[in-house]
Amino acid sequence: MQIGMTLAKHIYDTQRLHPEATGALTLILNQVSMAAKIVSREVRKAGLVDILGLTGQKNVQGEDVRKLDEFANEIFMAAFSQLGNFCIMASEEREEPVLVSDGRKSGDYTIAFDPLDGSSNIDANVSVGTIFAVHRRVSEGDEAVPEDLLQTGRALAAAGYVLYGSSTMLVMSTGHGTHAFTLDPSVGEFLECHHQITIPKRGKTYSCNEGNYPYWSEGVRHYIAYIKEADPASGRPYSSRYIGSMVADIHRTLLYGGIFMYPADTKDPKKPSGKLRLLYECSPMAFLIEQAGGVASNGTAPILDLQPTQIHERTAFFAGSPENVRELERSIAQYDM
Ligand code: P6P
Repeated sequence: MQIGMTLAKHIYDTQRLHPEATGALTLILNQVSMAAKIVSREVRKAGLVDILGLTGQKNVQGEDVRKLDEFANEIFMAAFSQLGNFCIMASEEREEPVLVSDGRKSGDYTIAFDPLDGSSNIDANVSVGTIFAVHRRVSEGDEAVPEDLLQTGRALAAAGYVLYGSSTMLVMSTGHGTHAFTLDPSVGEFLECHHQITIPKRGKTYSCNEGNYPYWSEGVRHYIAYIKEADPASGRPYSSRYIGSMVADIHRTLLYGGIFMYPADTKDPKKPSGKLRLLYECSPMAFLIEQAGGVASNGTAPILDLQPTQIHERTAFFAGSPENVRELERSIAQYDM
């Protein structure tokens, strides 16, 4: 009789690939799993208790903070603070990084996370998610410094997301492929459902907020027009799928292929590089996508090569099947350069 691969066993097996491993990363990923189960429980019953709606506050992004946003943020920050393996944390819900040191030598890892991405959709019962990115500390001093967070996606030790959808799924990678686990709430375990996800080389779905079309560059607009032309021999026009919740849109793209796009736009002068954040949205998602054989780009360079300079900085983001993203990059090279 087969019980199935649990997340904990998968993490332990991956640790055994590294004889030098201390087990700290294993502890971290299991702590993410535990916090995700608590948030999942609250998201599932959000409509039944007074945890929907707004708190009346605004976050660093100027966005309305929802009660579940704040709840999720408190849970993940508490879970990461008590672990002792982190030296510094960055949350989408906090303007400044948070040092983690309880007097002992602070931990050897950093974490940047979006505790509840897509939360504007919660009251409509649309899927939302948590995104996390784990780096090894690089500074030597007694206390961590922001540069410990401001590392490229290439240097990630682990990354992943939790999707609170029709089921709760945790998708992660430590650099040995991208794997997905579904929470069985009856036993409280994440069980492997997709081993070594491989994104199709080409897909026939595109995912973007076309309401921003007038504000996109000529290269992006040309690509959108191209994939909407009727040419059955090449599978065009593609199907449009956009949930407006990054974790859900990326999850579908990972499994079915195609391209997800959040281009830079001229709509808001305060956001010249688009809406999505590099450190705790685009970098971790790019890591997962590349580990699954896909491509993630800002239109001209790999997302994983981008050097962050601020924890909340934003970037244009195009990710998905290699052939689709390369076509988009060629359109940008031809019309925007
Ligand atoms: P728009 C949610 O607010 C989010 O940060 C991502 O989850 C999502 O991909 C994007 O914004 C949606 O933005 O402008 O299309 O509503």
